[in-house]
Amino acid sequence: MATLTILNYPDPRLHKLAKPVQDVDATIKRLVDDMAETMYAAPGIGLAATQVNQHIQLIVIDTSKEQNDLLVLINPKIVVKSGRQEYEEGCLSVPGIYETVARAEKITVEALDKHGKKFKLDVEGLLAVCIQHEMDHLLGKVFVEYLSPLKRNRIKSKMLKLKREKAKA
Ligand code: K2U
Ligand code: ZN
Repeated sequence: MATLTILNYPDPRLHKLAKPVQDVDATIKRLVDDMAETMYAAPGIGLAATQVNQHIQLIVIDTSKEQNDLLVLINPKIVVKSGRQEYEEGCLSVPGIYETVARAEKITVEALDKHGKKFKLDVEGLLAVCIQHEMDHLLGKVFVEYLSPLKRNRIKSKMLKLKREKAKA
């Protein structure tokens, strides 16, 4: 397994549209393993393939306390959504930034698992937030796009300054 490089906002590759996975083959299974390792090492509770510059519809999530209950969603689709909740979100592609975002409170999501088998989940709370956050990544959307232009531009400047400082180090 390997830890992968996570793209940082405002990298334009974060805005590419992810394509459906055609076949859950050995390559996809290796990417699932590498994404899970990358997510746990970050640490984070979710990671979309877009964030590691792989533009396919693949998400890994683990919201368990012990970080030992990996959820893999391939070609996910939200088929039902209801209610509204606000949550202070972060993103591994926007390090150090936490802002409140409103999303659906409850969702029903259909996807393929890491064996290519179709499943359906009814979720709410943090898991619902995380799935919606990661599915936005597959659409090329980063959570800062829900903020005001002023806030978003300040975050963009901060990320570009961070990138310049890393390049000097
Ligand atoms: O970058 C990512 O997409 C991983 C996200 C997943 C996430 C976003 C918003 C709300 C919950 C999960 C996070 O960076 S993982 C770090 C984290 C953990 C708990 C709460 C907020 C952020
Ligand atoms: Zn994110």
